[in-house]
Amino acid sequence: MQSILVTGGAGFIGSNFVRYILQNYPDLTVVNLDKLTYAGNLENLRDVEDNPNYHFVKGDICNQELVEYVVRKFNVDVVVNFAAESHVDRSILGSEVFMRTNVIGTQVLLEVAKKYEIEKFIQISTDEVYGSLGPTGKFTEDMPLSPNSPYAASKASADLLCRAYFKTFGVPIIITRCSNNFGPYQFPEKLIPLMIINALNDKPLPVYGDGENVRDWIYVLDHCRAIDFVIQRGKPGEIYNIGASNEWRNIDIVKLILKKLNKPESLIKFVKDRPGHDRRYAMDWTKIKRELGWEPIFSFEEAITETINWYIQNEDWWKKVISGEYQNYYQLWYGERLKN
Ligand code: NAD
Ligand code: TDX
Repeated sequence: MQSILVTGGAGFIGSNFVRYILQNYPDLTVVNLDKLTYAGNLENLRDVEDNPNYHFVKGDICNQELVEYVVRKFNVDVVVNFAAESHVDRSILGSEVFMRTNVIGTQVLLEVAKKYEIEKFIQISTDEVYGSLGPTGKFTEDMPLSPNSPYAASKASADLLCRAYFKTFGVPIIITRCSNNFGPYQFPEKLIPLMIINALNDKPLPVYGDGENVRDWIYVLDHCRAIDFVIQRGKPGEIYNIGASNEWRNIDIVKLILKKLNKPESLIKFVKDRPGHDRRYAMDWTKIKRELGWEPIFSFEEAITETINWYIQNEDWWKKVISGEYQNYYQLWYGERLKN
């Protein structure tokens, strides 16, 4: 591997991954292709922008001409596709852009990977493609896809396209499906940063439904390390689940955040549920451990404390992020929910 194309590298996981790769592979060229949607933020990569191995290209993964140009110009041999519309609630408000970026965008990248005989194409997928679990059991790679939100359906479609390009054309795709990430630079529409920031501002913390939905949380750098293992050792055509066996009920995560910030539980407000809200996610990640030797190394307790501290120390970052467009979204989604 000499030159890696990271799409969506200005977002939460992508920016953590770009930084991780630059730190760990000093000889590698890293190209970040990002459209800079509301979720893309070059501030996330300020500390690496002068690194001579790092190149940023502003653009859309749906633009095949541009993607081909980038692949040729930088002699790209590995593609990691993070670029996506990533928020379930926004996909409920409007799903078209999810289909465009998550489905058509992936198809364009696959076409280019086929044409330029890319050595490895990593599709960053998600646990949500499996749907929802009951109180027991875990998602395994061979389970049927059963997406419940437009977002999850768009990600599942992309997974199927990847599979088809492997079977039909031999494009060396690998799909990773990770559980819920948390860590620095996460956009505050997602549960953990939203709750931290609202608590810091003494604003209500909107918990959907009864708060008993369960998510399986992993620190973003464990996810980045897992992707690294998949690039180095993963087998084309395979799917690898990534997780940390760290299940939490939403209400307990919210209470933990309040406790760590020394804020009262009276800030919690139970609000109207998310339609189609998946009850529980839990990952079986024995395959990646057994076949590639990866396992998570960060302690949840330390990582969540560091993440909370990061938001306390980076008020400038999130104050900018929550001004402008975010306010419109917040009003549209939470306005009615938070009334009375
Ligand atoms: P994010 O929303 O923070 O970042 C997405 C990035 O993609 C942004 O920088 C955005 O500008 C860019 N982008 C969007 N449309 C684009 C387009 N058409 N062309 C080029 N760039 C575009 O998302 P995230 O949370 O970092 O998630 C990254 C990937 O990981 C997504 O594919 C998501 O489905 C997957 N994933 C996320 C989680 C999680 O918990 N956040 C868990 C599992 C998988
Ligand atoms: O205000 C809120 N109140 C609330 O109760 C928000 C934003 C969320 N929730 C609940 C919904 C979920 O049960 O918290 C849980 C986590 O919600 P999100 O942070 O929106 O994540 P989720 O819907 O689980 O999806 C995430 O994990 C899989 C990412 O956003 C996806 O990109 C990823 O694919």
